[in-house]
Formats: sequence, structure tokens, C-alpha cells
Amino acid sequence: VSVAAGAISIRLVNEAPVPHNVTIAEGNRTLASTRTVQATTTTARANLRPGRYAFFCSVAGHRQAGMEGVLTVR
Ligand SMILES: [Cu+2]
Repeated sequence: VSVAAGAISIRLVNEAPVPHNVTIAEGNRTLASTRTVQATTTTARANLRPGRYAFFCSVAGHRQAGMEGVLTVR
């Protein structure tokens, strides 16, 4: 996933009955996160400088199960 630097909007559509979120982090520092939701949609805002960040679901065990990726901010 890649986005332009500056203000961004994160939109999580979770149709499942299992709770999820989207968290963006730089190392151990959380830069932004949505609420943890199930069977609904939620949004969050962030302001990001250029770089490569991790994004993942922070619900216990979910990142380890593969819910992660790299966010490139141009
Ligand atoms: Cu999850």
C-alpha cells in the first residue's frame, strides 16, 4: 500500500463478526489506529511523513496470523 505524505484517511470495512482494527506504527511507536470494530466500518486520520511503516491489526494474535503489511508514504 502506498499513499502521498501528509494528511491521510484510513477506512476499515470489517464485515466479519470478528473484531479487527488497522494500526500504523514506526517501530514500537503507534502513529495512528482505527477503533477495533466488528461488522461495521470505521475511519481514522493520520498525518504521515515519507517513509516505510508497518500496518497491522493489533487484536491479540492477528498480526502473527498474517494481518500485516508495509505502508509506503511518498
Ligand atoms: Cu484482526
